[in-house]
Amino acid sequence: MTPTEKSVNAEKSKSTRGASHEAMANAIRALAMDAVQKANSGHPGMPMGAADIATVLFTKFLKIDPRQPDWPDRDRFVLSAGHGSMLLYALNYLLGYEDMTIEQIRNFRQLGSITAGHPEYGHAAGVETTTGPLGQGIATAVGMALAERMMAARFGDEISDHYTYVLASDGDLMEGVSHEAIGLAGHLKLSKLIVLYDDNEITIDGALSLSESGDALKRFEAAGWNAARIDGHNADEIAAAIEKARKSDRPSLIACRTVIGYGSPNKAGKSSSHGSPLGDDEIKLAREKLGWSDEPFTIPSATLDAWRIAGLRHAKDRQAWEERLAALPADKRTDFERRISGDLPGGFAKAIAAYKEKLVADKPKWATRKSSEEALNVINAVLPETVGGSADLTGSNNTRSKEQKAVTADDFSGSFIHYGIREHGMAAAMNGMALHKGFIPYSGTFLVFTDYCRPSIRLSALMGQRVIYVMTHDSIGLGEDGPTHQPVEHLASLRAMPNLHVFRPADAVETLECWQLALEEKGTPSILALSRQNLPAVRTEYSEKNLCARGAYELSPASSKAQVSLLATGSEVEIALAAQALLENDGIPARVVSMPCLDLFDQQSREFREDMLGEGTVKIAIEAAVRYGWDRYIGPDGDFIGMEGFGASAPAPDLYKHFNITPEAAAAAAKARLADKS
Ligand SMILES: Cc1ncc(C[n+]2csc(CCOP(=O)(O)OP(=O)(O)O)c2C)c(N)n1
Repeated sequence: MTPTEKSVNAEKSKSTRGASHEAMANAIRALAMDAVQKANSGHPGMPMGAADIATVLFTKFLKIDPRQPDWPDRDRFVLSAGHGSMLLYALNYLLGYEDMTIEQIRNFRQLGSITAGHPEYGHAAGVETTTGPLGQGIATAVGMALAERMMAARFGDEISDHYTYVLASDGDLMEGVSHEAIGLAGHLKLSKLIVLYDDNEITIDGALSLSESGDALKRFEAAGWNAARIDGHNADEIAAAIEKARKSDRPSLIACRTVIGYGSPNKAGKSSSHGSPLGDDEIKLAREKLGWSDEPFTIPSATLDAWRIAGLRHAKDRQAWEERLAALPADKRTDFERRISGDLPGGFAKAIAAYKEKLVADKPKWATRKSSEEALNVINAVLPETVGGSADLTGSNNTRSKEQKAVTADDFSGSFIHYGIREHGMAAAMNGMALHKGFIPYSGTFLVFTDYCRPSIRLSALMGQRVIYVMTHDSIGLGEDGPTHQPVEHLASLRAMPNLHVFRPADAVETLECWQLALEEKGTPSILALSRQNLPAVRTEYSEKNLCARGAYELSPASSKAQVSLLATGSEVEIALAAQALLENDGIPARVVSMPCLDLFDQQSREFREDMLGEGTVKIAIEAAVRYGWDRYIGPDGDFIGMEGFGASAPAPDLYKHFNITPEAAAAAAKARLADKS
C-alpha cells in the first residue's frame, strides 16, 4: 500500500467528530468547500489536501497569539500556494482571529471582504504576505527567516527566536525564483526556515508528470537543505517531521504526500478539484465520506472549541516575551520598538541636512551611483536598521557603505548581504525583511535587470512595503556594455506601476534628497535609477527644503518671460542646462525643470503642475529612454529628445551623439516647435 492508500483507509476508521485531529482538519475542509461553492469560484482542492498538515502545524507548533497578531516574535506562516487562500481563512476563523468572522468566510472573494481570492497583506490579520504569484511566498519567507536571525544577532535570542513556516505547492517549487530562494537560504543556513511541500503531484493541466521529472528533494538537498518525504495525511508523521526539522542546523523541506481534494469521492486526486467549486452534489457526497453532517458554515461546538483552545496556546509565551522585552536596557528596548514601528530616529533629518550643506559647498562631479554610496555612508551611520546588498554587483552598484560587514551563515550581525546573481530572489527576500519588520532593506543591480525582479517589485508596491531598489547603469550612458545592458523602456514601465516611486536624480544633492524621500516613505517602495557616468553638480545652492519632494522643481529660470521649458531627469539635466544656454544665447528665454520623480509630481495640485511645466511655453522633455509617458507633460506643441529603440555598444559620449540626445538637438527641437506655433 502506498502512504496515500494507507491514510485513505485509516480515514474510515478514525473518529471524525469532536476534538479529534480528523474533526479539526475536516472543519477546514468543510469551510473551504462551502466558501468556494458559495463564491462560485476558488480553489477547494489544496485546502482539503493540506488540511492535515495545517492542523498539525497550527495546533502543535505554530507560535502565534490571535489576540495579538503582530506580536514581533510570533512564528511566521507563509501560504506560498496562495490559491489555497481558504485554508488560511479557515484556520484564522477557527483559531479565533477577531477580524475573521464566519461572515467574512461567507463573503469569500466578494468586494469589501477581507477574504480576497488570494491572501492579501494588510487585509486580514495573520496574513504575513501577499501570495498568489507562485514562488513568491517561499522566496519572501527566506527574507523573513533571515530577518529573524539578524534581529537575534542584534537583540538576543530572548527577543528574536521564531520559526518561519511555508506551505508550498508544486507550482511554487517549479517557479524559477524558488531556485534562487533555496540557494540563498541553504547558503546562509537558515535553519529556522521549514517548508512544508504539499506534494500532491497534481497541477492545473493534470498530473505533475506532464511537465516535471525532477526530484524536488534532491534539489533541496543539493542546495544544503534537509529533505524528507512523509505521508501528509498522517498526523503523527507530520508532527515527527516538523519536530525533527526544528532541531536541524539547516533549512528543511518536508515533502508531504497528499491527495488534492481529499474527502471528495469523485474529485480527490484529480485536477478537477484544483480550481473550481466541487458542486452541490459532490459536496454532499464528500460530507458523507468525511462524516461531516453539519450545515454549511457551521462548525460543531466541540470542534470549534478545540480550535479556539489551540489558538490560546501561546498567550503565555507572548506575555513572557513582553516581560523579557521590558527587562531590556531602556535604550535597547526603545530602539527595538522604534525599529518595529518603522519610524526613523530623531537624528536622521539633521544628518541629511548637514551632509547636504557639505555637498553644496563641495560640488562633487560624481556619477549618481557614487553619490548614492556617499549618501549611504551618512545614512547607514545614523540608521542601524538599513540592510544593504547587491546581486553580485557591489562595486558597480556602490551599495556597500564604509562600515558595513557582510552577513554570513556564522554571523548575522552584519548589515550587507551578498545575494549572489539572484535578482528575483533578492527582491523577494527584501520584501520578506520589510514585512518581518525591524529592517529597511535596500539592494542593487543594473536598472535593466529590474525585469528580473519585477514580480517582487510589484508585490512591494501592492503590499506597500518600504523596499529600496538601487538600480544603477540607468541608460545608454553606461556605454560599451551595449543594448543588452542599456535600459530604454524600464523607466516608463516602472513608472506605470501604482504605488512605486521611481527616482532619477541629477547630481549628488538630488541623490541625497531622493534617498531621504525613499527612507521617509513607510508605505511605498522606491527605485533609485542611478548613472554609471560622472555628472556635474547642478544643485549649487543650499535649500533646507527637499526640492525633490514634489517630484519636480525649477532648477534654472529663464532670463525673462520663458518661451521654452526644458524638462529633464537624471543625467539629461546636464544636457537641458546646456540647451538652455544655447537658446538664451540666441535670444530665446528658456528655463530648466528637473523632474527626479514623475510619480510624486503627478500627485501635486493642478496649479503646481501647470506652473512647473510652464503654461504657454514650448515644452521639450529630455530623457535617454523611450518617450512613453512623456506626452502628458509636453503636450501637442512640445517635443521629446530620447531613445526610439534599443541602444548600441560604444563609449557613452558617442552614443549620446549617435542617438541625437544632445543640447543642440534639444535647442533645435525647441526652435522648430516655436516656429510651428507662430
Ligand atoms: C506565477 C504564477 N503562474 C501561474 C499561476 C496560475 N496557477 C495557479 S495555481 C497553478 C498551479 C497549480 O498546481 P500546484 O501548484 O501543484 O497547486 P495544486 O494543484 O496542488 O493546488 C497555476 C499555474 C500563478 N498563480 N502564479
